[in-house]
Amino acid sequence: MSARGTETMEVNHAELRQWCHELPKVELHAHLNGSIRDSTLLELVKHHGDNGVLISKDVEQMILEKGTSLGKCFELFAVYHVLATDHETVKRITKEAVEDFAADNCIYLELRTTPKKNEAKGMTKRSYMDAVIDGLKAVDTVDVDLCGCELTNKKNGDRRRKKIFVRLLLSINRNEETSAATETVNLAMEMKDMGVVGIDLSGDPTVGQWDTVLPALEHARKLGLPVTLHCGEVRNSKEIQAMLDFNPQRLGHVCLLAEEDWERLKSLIIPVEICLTSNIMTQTIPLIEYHHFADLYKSKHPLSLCTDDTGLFSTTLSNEYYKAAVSFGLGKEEMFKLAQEAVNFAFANEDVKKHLAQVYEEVKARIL
Ligand code: 6MZ
Repeated sequence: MSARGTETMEVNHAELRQWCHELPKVELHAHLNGSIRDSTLLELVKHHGDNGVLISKDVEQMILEKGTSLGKCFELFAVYHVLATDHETVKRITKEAVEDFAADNCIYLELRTTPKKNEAKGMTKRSYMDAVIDGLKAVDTVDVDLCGCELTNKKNGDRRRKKIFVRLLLSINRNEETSAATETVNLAMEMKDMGVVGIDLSGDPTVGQWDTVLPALEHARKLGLPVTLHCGEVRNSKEIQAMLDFNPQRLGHVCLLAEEDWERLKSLIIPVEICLTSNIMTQTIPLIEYHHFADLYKSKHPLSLCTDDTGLFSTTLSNEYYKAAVSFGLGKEEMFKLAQEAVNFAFANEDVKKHLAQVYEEVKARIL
């Protein structure tokens, strides 16, 4: 290939990346602790290392290998929870995560997190969530809409300032007991007027029993809280079938489904949160060419591109769109439609969806 040819390709890729950045995007699957900035993480490691809570060198090595297998992810999450589970740090990582998504032109962020107890820090599940809300209030690079009201004042009345809608999902960790999972569902209900819009089931897919969390998920359904489940990150037919039987509002990942479960997913038309980088980095899917995005997209199955853990996988939502474009040959109109349609699968109310739909209408002529 001539030097000129190489140059042209590079320019096109740079232009495509820029376009993906400018595209207004909707994020439906982002874990708070998975979205911690590297710089913040290293600062926290140093602080806790200096205080003798952990051995900095070991953690730094784990961070170097971060995200390279599902097992390593969950080892690291255990460390993140030691580093980040105090009120001030929860507030800080929430503020930073929202600012990072907004800087990436994300207009709607459904941020999920597992409410945690930390007796040593006087933390309850509720006070953990209060710290998350404090983090949202502390955002100052962008206006934040939480539960229909703006949390940040427009600087100097600047009406052109960026705005991001943030809604929260409370995650149940798969290793929780039924009572702890139910407590999380009740907390979500208690915080419905504070931007909480649903429940997620996540955590290490090799631990925990579906039957243990099912009563809490059924309780959520009775209370009218939408549910999304991490599904098929490991091969577990029985559990995958039980999840399809539950028929949640959305499913995350759906990587390792047997043929009949795959057909069932399609016939149930359950919207899927696709996390390309996450699935490749954790080696859940061996190569992006084999990713089930292609089949779901071709079948016009409802789906949305998501990051999962921006920090852990060193990605952004723009990068996920860029990856989809280069790996599956999507054009700009197709990517625009993908982003626009993700609005339909958000757990936010119709007013928010109308507002988001309007943003896409307004930006369409300029961006396409
Ligand atoms: C399953 C995941 C996950 O809740 O502490 N989490 N669960 N599969 C994944 N794919 C790699 N990525 C993140 O955020 C971190 C928690 O989210 C879940 C895990 O339970 C992890 O501990 P929060 O804010």
